[in-house]
Amino acid sequence: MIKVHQFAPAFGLPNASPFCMKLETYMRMAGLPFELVNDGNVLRAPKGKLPYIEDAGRVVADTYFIIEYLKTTYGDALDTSMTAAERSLATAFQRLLEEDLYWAVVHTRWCDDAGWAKTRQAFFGALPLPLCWIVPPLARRGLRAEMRGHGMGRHTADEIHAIGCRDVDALADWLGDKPYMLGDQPRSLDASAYAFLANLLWVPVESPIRRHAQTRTTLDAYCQRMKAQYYA
Ligand SMILES: N[C@@H](CCC(=O)N[C@@H](CS)C(=O)NCC(=O)O)C(=O)O
Repeated sequence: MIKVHQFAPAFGLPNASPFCMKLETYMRMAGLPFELVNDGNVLRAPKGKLPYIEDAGRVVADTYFIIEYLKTTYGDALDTSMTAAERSLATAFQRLLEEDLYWAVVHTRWCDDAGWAKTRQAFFGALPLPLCWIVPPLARRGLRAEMRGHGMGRHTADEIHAIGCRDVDALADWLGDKPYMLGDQPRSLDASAYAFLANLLWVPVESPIRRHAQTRTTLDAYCQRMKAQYYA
């Protein structure tokens, strides 16, 4: 059985880490058996981030490399029939979701004070004293440093919201009324799109990005469709 190490679910989602939710969604889409280990232990993660998997004595980290490993080891029913153009688009949208929109949403959760109050409660609310005083500010400081290192954290809040809203428009305009990101067939890109969009739309952290995404109603319909199909 493939063991998936991830954070514990929060905010009523399969996972409040879009990367963890992406991997679980992919495994469900691919019909692979798995066991979730909600240890949230980044110290044991090979790259210091979650998720990672253990399978047949191998440890693989990072959702990109995990999914490549799973495709090579167990076959690739989702993406094999894609054209080169579809692969290019999938790569571009994946980068938009995971390397850009992700950091804009992280800003709303970890840097904005109202968002942080909700994030702190959801992620650290169960910690005993004195850990519940010590760990959250340290984690927040770490996230702010990562955001600066990435570059997103050097922008003003208004600039970050504008970047996030542009990403949302790109996704909504491209999706149009298609059932899945690349047409009639679900592809592994949909695991990313669903996980990152649900983590924006369905997590109760208010922001101009979330409000804008709510006006693009096909995105919510898309997430509802993915949820009904893979998490029924
Ligand atoms: N590129 C990685 C990103 C994973 C990632 O950023 N995970 C975050 C949670 S969403 C994490 O573990 N953060 C913990 C930390 O930075 O300390 C992937 O695709 O798996």
